[in-house]
Amino acid sequence: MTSDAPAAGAASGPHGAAADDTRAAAAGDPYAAAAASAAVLGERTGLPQHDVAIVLGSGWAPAADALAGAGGTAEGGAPGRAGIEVPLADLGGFPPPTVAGHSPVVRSLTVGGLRVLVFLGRIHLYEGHPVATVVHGVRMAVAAGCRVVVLTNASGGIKESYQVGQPVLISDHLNLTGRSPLSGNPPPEGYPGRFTDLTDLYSRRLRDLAHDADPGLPEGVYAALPGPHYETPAEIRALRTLGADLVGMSTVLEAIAARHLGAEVLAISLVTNLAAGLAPPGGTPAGLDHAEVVAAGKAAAARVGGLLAAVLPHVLPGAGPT
Ligand code: 8IG
Repeated sequence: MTSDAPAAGAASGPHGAAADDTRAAAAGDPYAAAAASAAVLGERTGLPQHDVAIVLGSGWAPAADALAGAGGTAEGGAPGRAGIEVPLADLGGFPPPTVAGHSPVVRSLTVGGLRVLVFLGRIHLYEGHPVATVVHGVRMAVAAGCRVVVLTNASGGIKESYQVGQPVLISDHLNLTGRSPLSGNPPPEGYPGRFTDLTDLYSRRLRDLAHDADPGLPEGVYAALPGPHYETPAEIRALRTLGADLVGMSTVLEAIAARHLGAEVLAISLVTNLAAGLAPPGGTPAGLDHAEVVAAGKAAAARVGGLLAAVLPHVLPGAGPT
């Protein structure tokens, strides 16, 4: 844990004193750091509270446009509000942008009167960041008022019936990262204790809503590994025996952190490759290639974007059109 924490010298970086404060706080009190980031978010977006957070994983970026479109044509609520984008690096507690200049952002928009935070990209464990950094966005979102957290990802399909491009509702997970966002100091006074019940981690209510929007959506168990390498064929056979339908490198730590804070979690995975050693019907196993994964995600983005836009107006209990 200490070996992958940012060096103390990181606090003297070029990202300003506020960011330094929240980065330092994340090491000792990640909940205070999340509240501090949520306060900055409120200032930058002009909205002190948000209702729903959506984390868009690899391949899901085009879905953001479907959501923005839904905002423009919202029925029954306040008119959609065009998005305001804030670089995560400005909020404190997030890693500085990489040299390649690719800085993840969060977008604030309204859809049918719901104030929605859309994270365009996420922080992965395999980038070498502490678990507290990986879940900082979700904790910030809950601190900003979000009661529902929608997590999306791209994954390798293990279940035979899954084809590339298939969206799958995550019904449960195998956390094989060996990590927990709740290890370390106990949560401070006023927060739930660390021994979180995960029986209902992936909300039945929200999965039912997704089925209303797309009745054919399968449900599956997502196994999370640390990555960044893909699995061996033997590992995929073992994961299938363990009950995994999907395999990926994200989502589970964020889901645990969100559930710990009482948020309802919906998670949707887009199968962008068959897991290692698996062959498409009548075909031979293909090697895994990151570019193919990205291309498959793009091809399926319209369907999953439409799915998100259809589910969104209903996710708050008692809210939205019926
Ligand atoms: I996209 O096959 C995607 N992410 N671990 N294995 C793991 N992560 C993935 C895979 C995969 N495909």
